[in-house]
Amino acid sequence: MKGLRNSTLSSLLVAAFAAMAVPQVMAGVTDRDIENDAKTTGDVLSWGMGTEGQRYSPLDKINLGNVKNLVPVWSFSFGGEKQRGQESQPLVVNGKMFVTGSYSRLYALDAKTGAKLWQYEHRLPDGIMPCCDVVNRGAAVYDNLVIFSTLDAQLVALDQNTGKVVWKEKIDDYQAGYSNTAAPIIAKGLILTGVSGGEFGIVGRVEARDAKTGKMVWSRPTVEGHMGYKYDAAGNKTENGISGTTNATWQGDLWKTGGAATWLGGSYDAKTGLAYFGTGNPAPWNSHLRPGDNLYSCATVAIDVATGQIKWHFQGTPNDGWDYDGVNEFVTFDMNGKRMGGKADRNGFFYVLDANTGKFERGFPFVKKITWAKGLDANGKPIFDPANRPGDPSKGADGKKGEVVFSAPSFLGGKNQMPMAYSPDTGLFYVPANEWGMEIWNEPITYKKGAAYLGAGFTIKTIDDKYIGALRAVDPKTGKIVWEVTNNAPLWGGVMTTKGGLVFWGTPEGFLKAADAKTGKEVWSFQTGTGVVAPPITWEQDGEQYIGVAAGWGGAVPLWGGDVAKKVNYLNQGGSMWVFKLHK
Ligand SMILES: [Ca+2]
Ligand SMILES: [Ca+2]
Repeated sequence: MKGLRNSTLSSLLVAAFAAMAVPQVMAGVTDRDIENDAKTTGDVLSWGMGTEGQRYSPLDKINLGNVKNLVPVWSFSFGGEKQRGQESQPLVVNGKMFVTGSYSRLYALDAKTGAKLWQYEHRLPDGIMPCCDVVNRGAAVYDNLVIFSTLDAQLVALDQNTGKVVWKEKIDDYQAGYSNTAAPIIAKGLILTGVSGGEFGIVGRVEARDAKTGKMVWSRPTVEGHMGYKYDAAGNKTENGISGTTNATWQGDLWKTGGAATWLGGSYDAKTGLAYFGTGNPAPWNSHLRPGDNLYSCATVAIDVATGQIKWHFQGTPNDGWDYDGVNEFVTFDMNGKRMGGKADRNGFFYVLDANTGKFERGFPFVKKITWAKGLDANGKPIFDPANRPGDPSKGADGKKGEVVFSAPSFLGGKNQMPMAYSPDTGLFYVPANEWGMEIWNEPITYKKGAAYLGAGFTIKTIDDKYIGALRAVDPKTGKIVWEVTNNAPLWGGVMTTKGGLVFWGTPEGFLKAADAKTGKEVWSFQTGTGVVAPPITWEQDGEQYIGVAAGWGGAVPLWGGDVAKKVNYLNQGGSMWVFKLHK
């Protein structure tokens, strides 16, 4: 295996050097390149640094011994008057970096120098409805294309060399509350996307398109009762079976506007042939209107990429009443000779499941305070604390407000959009967690197209004066938190780990930090000048290892964070890409 890896790597490096000498004949990105992405150090081809989402690099040129010599090489400003949150993970292919910015912008940069090659600014209509800031989390690359989704729910494919639009497809109607902020992923020539809009009563789904043409191949709703479809080469659609069984876990008609938005995109494991998409809250938030489990909300659904069928699902929060979107990434890894997946759920529990079958192996809290459930049963189902479910407004004194409860985690989650990392060297997951709670209550609500569809009110509260954020090293075999590094502000960027024995992550206070992967001891930090809410990457070019991260404070916390937002309102916005290497 090792020999095979090395020969694959060296042939790729030879190809890369050949391509650099004659840029116009660069080979396009293939499925094989994407399936090998986690092992090939000369490029970063997918969100997750490999579609499995481990965010682990086999590079060790930057390591515990020399990381103190890490210095900036270049910084690039996203420009414009518009800033807000920069949550993008960049990609690097053939010496070019592709990084998306807020307001549906995409930049092509020389990865070594930061020189701008081209930029694309998607023309956004008035009236877009992103719930949680005008962010974008990154692009996908395939063949000679770089493809990203937009705030008005479109998918745009650009020529990697020129930035010219090659194809553009509408995902759905932004006026009905649909938007798109996730990085698409590629599996077997298909580009897989979800949808955002769970706060507007949209219907969640996963769609697969031919990555070269944008033509639909299949769609799979993530709300029980809705029909999936398959499309032939001419674009004719045929039924591909209803998701679940109509009215089995949703009574009445609310499933028709049932939410379960797949807003964080997915992961894909070539070893299982399955794409794993997390799903958001059932709509509306007021759970008393929709008795039942409300499948497939607040769950992970594993979809067979070849057929567009749901192979299994695992629901973290049945009949959710707290907006515990289960969108968090499902990261596959090897454990005890089996292919498993780990997920740090917004509801505060970390789940370890069989990646082939979804069978529950283990679950445990990765935050210190969980009030909504007393624990998990033998199958991983929550043991609800009925006293901690926000009350039914129809039973309130005036019928307009249910009983207020204090719940933890807050709806912004034990973990939110910021992706974790897994190191096969230490066997640990590195989880960017937050400790906070909320006062939450329910109100009457009816669906209206394009209007917020919550039926709830809330205020986020701190629960510890000393910190909210905590980067935690979590052992999936024992459920133990091995170490933690706390942070005053809530963590909102992602994590990366390397064979160099390092873990990298950013903070809203503006630091990109590195710690010893085994102990959590901080060994390096750099101030980027604005908050970091994006995941770092690393790659190798001309014999040197580079680290990159987008910087720019924003995201859901300043918009929805209640008392916590007031605590962090001194942080300045920005919008730039930073790249580092060892000082020689
Ligand atoms: Ca790679
Ligand atoms: Ca939600």
